[in-house]
Amino acid sequence: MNAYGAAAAALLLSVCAFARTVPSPEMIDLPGGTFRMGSDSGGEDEKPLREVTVGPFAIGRYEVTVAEFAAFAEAVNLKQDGGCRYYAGDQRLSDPARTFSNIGHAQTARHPVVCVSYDEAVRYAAWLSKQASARYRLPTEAEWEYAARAGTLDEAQWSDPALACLYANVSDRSREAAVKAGRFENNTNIPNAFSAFPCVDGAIATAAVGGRIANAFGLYDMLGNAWEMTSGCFEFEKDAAGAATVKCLRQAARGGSWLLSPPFIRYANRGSIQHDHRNFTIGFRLVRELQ
Ligand SMILES: [Ca+2]
Repeated sequence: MNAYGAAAAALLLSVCAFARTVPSPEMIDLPGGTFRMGSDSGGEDEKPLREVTVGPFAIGRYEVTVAEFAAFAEAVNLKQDGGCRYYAGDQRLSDPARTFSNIGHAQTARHPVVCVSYDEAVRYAAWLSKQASARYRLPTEAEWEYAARAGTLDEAQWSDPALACLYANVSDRSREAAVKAGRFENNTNIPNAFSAFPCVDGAIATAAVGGRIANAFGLYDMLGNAWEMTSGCFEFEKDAAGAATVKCLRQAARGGSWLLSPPFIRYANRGSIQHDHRNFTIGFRLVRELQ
């Protein structure tokens, strides 16, 4: 075997070993392009509607799952001190017993991982990159919104809220019934907290990924299910003069979650999380850079 053959064989062995040992996210290559990002009719932080260009990249077909994150957690012996945040009426509480594997609600290996911090998501991407000899990372906000829109200028995959449950796990009638029966947490800080989409998606918390209709790029759950953390900054700490940015206080998350009602489940809507906080509505999806 010549040097080229030996190198190719080594690469093949490496790829096979990676596929065998690490449950890595399934990725879809996107061509990149120019799209219209944001909204002129949404929140101030969504404005203005503007043209943005992103290069080609690959992105997870699904949100990162419990099984995928668990492989990392086991490999690095991850300790999740500090608990995970959840809601009880107008209270935002942190339960020290909640972790990604114990979010306070039933979940399977195919559910989106939540109760993970931004720091942990970044660490997972770095670990996966090393295993795969590829560069995985969180998407920028522009990459996320380009992938989510998949060419549409609409606010979501549906125009009729009654059809939302075909495309996304949202705050639906089944969750609303559980809340009204006092069997479930609700966040009453959210305007419209007790309203729901007028349909039934069958999930009162997170749902296994890929259970609904994909977008035009073949990506599932870009809206609803778990909020998806991005590398974008939602709020900066400024210097004393209020001019220069010192550091990011809150990372931007996109897509909304199973907890949210109209009008929060939209491509342009933005949420946030502190880098070391965990929340039972917030997970992530990875990008893999293309050579
Ligand atoms: Ca739901």
